[in-house]
Amino acid sequence: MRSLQDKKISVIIPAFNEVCHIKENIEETIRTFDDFKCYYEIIVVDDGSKDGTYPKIKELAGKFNNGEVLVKRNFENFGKGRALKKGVRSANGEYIIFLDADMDLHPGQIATFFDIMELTEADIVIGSKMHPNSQLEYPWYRKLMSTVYYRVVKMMFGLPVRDTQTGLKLFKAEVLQEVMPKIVIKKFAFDMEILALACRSGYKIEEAPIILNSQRVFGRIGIWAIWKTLLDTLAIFYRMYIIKYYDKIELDLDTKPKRNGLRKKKRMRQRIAGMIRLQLW
Ligand SMILES: Nc1nc2c(ncn2[C@@H]2O[C@H](COP(=O)(O)OP(=O)(O)OP(=O)(O)O)[C@@H](O)[C@H]2O)c(=O)[nH]1
Ligand SMILES: [Mg+2]
Repeated sequence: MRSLQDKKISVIIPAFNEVCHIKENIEETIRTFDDFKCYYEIIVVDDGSKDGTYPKIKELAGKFNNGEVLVKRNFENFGKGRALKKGVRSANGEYIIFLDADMDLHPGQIATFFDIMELTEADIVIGSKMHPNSQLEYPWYRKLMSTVYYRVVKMMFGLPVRDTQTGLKLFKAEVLQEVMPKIVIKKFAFDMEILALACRSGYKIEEAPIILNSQRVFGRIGIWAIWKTLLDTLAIFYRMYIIKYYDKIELDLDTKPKRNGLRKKKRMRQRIAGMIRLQLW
């Protein structure tokens, strides 16, 4: 893996009713990043849990007196998207990682993500259940749902990825600094909105293989969540291509200065993406 010794990494863990997994997750994340020998912070955002997740996180954070573990809390449950947004606001690493709290995905896998980022010069690397080298232990109906959702997303946004929903993602911080203020969705399809906006701005996205071990016998994603995710995805399409909402707010936002190299590369990619779009139309 590339040397991360002079870099700072922020790991954001959104947690909703995860009392059974949060301890293992935080300990494994600390072990992973201690092995990388880099600077890091772990920002756990409790999303209005009712099962004692918050006191558990506080207890764990108290054990690490170097301040690696920061704790944020929503008093009500607002959804994973808003929890991640809150985490990003407090993050000050050069790389930001989104990691689900339920230990379906072991944090050690992130080493491969950094390798892919370096090799492909990507700005974002996302875990993908559709990657040919992924090893999955999850039910057939979830596989079917992922495939259908991928087709929908491909049709609507032409994203160069096959799975937007997996709970392990690596971003260069500047990508999120630019994209986050434009995000509208708080719950479902939040990842989709980030990726669609980042892709539209010319950032490069690559997929990484994952090892996924489902911890819950019955997943928490029910029919209602699937329906809402589809509606939210349609709403992104509506905002992006019909009312051009994102173009309008871009004009209003005072975006933070970016590093020169990345800015140039981004402008070039934007131009190429624009040319391709013109060809397609
Ligand atoms: N479902 C859900 N998860 C949340 C929420 N806020 C934060 N999270 C966290 O987001 C991550 C993903 O949620 P999961 O319920 O595991 O969703 P999933 O991985 O798609 O589905 P299953 O693991 O199969 O149930 C976990 O770390 C949750 O603790 C919320 O409001 N709802
Ligand atoms: Mg999960």
